[in-house]
Amino acid sequence: MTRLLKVAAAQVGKIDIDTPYEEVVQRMIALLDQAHDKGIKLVNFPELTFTTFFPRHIIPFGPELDKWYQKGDVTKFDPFKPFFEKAKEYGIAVCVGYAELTDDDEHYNTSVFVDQAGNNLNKYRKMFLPGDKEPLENVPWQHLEKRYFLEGNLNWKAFRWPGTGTGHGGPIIGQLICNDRRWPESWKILGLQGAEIVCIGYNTPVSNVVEPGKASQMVNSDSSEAMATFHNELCLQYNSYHNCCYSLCSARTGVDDGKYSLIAGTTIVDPQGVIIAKSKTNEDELVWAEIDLDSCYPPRNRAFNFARHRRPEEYKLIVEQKGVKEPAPLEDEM
Ligand code: CDV
Repeated sequence: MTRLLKVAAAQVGKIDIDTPYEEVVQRMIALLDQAHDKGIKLVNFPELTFTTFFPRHIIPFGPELDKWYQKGDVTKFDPFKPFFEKAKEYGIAVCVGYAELTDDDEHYNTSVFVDQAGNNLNKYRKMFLPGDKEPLENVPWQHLEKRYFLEGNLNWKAFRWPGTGTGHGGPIIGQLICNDRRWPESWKILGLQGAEIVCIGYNTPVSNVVEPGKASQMVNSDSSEAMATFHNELCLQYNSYHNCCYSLCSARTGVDDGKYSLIAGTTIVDPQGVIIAKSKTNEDELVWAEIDLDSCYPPRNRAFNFARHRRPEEYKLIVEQKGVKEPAPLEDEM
């Protein structure tokens, strides 16, 4: 049997600190137009799609910071409404990242999955926040996600997406945000719920701060871009493979404000871990494929049949211990 579905990962290029929402929304609509022409049913967008990656800046707490966030139903926020309305008009489901401010004034790095009829099917809040709470000294830019967001509190919830006509009770979807994709725990919890498509958005700098207070020596060099891209693909390919799922992985890319460079590498990966579609630019680009959800099942029924092969009774260390505890050193090796 086949359960075919056309899906896309939308890559979004440079967004400067002063780029208006309206401009980004028009670019996102242009990507939806392309998706509509191709008969695509789901378009995944990057982390914090509508803005520049503001956690690279030091911003005072209060109204100046909060203007980067959206309160309430994001699909009803006036500047974003034309995007969500266009997706509904086209009958396209979208998964989109944004900065969420709750009614209790809590801040989260969030993505929403909105179905083809405009229903909010699921909200996910980033679980693994990278970076720092306090600004670092002597670095070319900050990464202040731990300062500006709380850790996600909605766990990794897979859910059914109705109305696709692909049978089998509807595709099973999971969401991850950027750094979450590097952690096998995120994927396995989705894998254990049978996720067939994992939607991911990311903002991955070309160069990273490798130690507190010390910037990478490879700032903006080709080798740091190649390494960041390699690690991106490594995570997506292996984790899709051992959870026998598709992943749609959308980059926010380009060079923001003429100096903040983000990797591209938007991809669609199949349940064998093979990249089946990949971006060619570091600009707005629609990466798409026709996938067969049934191809998740041969590996699920054999090599990665979790019920047959997993040993959860042996995984105590993983759930009870957070950091590394090394075995005691051998004295004659000191
Ligand atoms: N936005 C991110 O989560 N970025 C991280 C960087 C800091 C390593 C990432 O995993 O790409």
